[in-house]
Amino acid sequence: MKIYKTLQGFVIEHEGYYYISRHTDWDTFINREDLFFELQREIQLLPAAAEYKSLIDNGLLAPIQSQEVWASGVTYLRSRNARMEESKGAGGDNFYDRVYDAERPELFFKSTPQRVVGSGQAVRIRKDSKWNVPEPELTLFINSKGQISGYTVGNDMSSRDIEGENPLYLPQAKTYDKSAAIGPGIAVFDSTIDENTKINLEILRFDIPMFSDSIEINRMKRKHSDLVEYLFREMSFPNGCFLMTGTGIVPHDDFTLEVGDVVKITIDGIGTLVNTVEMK
Ligand code: DO4
Ligand code: MG
Repeated sequence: MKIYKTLQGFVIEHEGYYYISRHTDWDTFINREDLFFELQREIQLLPAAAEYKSLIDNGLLAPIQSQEVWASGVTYLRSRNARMEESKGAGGDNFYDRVYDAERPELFFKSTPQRVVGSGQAVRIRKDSKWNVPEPELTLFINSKGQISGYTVGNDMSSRDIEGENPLYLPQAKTYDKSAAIGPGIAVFDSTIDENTKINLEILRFDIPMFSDSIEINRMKRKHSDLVEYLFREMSFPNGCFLMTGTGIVPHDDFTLEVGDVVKITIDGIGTLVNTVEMK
């Protein structure tokens, strides 16, 4: 089942049918411990109508209200190698190597809700950066009890030159207005996500594919539950939180995003997140 936050209410999608939820507060809705069963209850009671899909097509919002967005890094070999390469000159290369093998994962604060965009909205690249890439990431929704109760698609926009100059610049490379995209909705399953799930990234410039690649989430070095355990060790999240799980796809080193590029990230069973790049 999938839930979408729209301008006119919360829409539930199940097997091609659409329903409008009775819930009115996104924070309390998605943070329910029994979210999957609540959705099952709702669709048994509510009328389904194909027209409700238009609420998603015309008024989709990012599936977030008060939640923080966190991110994990260097969880795939490809990310470790790309980071070691980009920070070689600054002497930062072995940090990435070490964190890839360490027991403690890299976790960093990515975004407040106000800097997050949804599918169909623009992401930004920084004006003081010359080397920018999207990072397509499976993103967990974790409720306040620390349970992974939903999955969405995430784009952890990153300025590679800023991060490569000095690892201490990571917050500037990662966190700025519209640097985080999540959506289109939240997929809620009655079990954990299939480990063969594929993430696909496609970047279009004037409708021409500039880059595409895909990876299965089973290539990730760490377990989702371990990332969550570290994140919740010393922090509480009263409304739950989102956690991007790291990228396994990094475009070749001579690629940088340009204004107008369209970034499409698809994760099997969850959906497609589409964002155009701007630099306003
Ligand atoms: O260490 C820097 C960030 C890593 C990251 O965002 C990723 O691996 O996805
Ligand atoms: Mg990332």
